[in-house]
Amino acid sequence: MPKLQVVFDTDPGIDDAMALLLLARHPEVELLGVTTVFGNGGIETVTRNALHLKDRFGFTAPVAQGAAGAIDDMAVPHAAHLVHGDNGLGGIALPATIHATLDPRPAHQLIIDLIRQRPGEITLIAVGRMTNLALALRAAPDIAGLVKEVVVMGGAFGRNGHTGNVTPVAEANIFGDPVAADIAFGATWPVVIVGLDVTKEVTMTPAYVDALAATGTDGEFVRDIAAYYAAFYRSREGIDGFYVHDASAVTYALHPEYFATERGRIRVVSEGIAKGQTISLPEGRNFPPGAWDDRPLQTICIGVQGGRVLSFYRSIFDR
Ligand SMILES: [Ca+2]
Repeated sequence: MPKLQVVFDTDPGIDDAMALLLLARHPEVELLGVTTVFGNGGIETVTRNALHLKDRFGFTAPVAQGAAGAIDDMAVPHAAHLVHGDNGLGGIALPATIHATLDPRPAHQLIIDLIRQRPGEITLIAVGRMTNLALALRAAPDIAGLVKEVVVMGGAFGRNGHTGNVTPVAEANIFGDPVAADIAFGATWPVVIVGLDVTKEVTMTPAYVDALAATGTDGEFVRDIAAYYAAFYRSREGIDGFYVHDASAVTYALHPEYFATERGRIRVVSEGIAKGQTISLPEGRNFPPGAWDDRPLQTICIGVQGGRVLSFYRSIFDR
């Protein structure tokens, strides 16, 4: 089996770090690039975290810094300190010195360069705001025809009863830059959306995390960063544990058979009280002419075998 060739666009972020660990450790993944985007923290914070994770996990892929705010929008972005802590990694102590250095290119240029270098080969996994993807598409529309697949963590379509997490209808990654998401879902590259519809069906419990920690330093790291995250979910959602958002998107890229999907044409609401809502016109349904016409069919995850996702994540700790 050829390795899955991955570019990872991320805003680390506790669950981002957990997903990046999966990419760094899985033997069937070739991690080619890591690009950062504002979101779980400001761009300086999440980029510092990505470089720290490069040191910690020991991967060789370049890290490039991306967008500091939403596309075409100069508003100061809101960062998710409440969920991910002031330093974006649950407040754990970080070393004063970081050895990894930044790639000089902006994130969207690194994405373009890597896709053009390996036409038809790259899976772009995006688990933050879609800003870098939209900037890349604007600068180089040809990449839409050159990428193998784009797997996105974001959005919510109401399947399994799951709607928004930052408003009643909006998921955070989409709410943070709905215009960019609409551009990314409207491009003619094949997109798979791993949204709250499935990520809220996968929960890591304290017992699961304790078992990871017992395997060694990687597991201890996950336990340490996840403590803050679990406390947030306990107070906000009343659950014992936390949902597996970004690592579920990485899991889809390697094991799509764990997921049930449907096809649809996607639009994103860009303003008003429903800002950030993702709306699919399912394949085969017909309506009078409207905003979904001429949009490409994309794939939405609507079901997941959560136990298999958890076993798969666990497997990287047993090697
Ligand atoms: Ca993320």
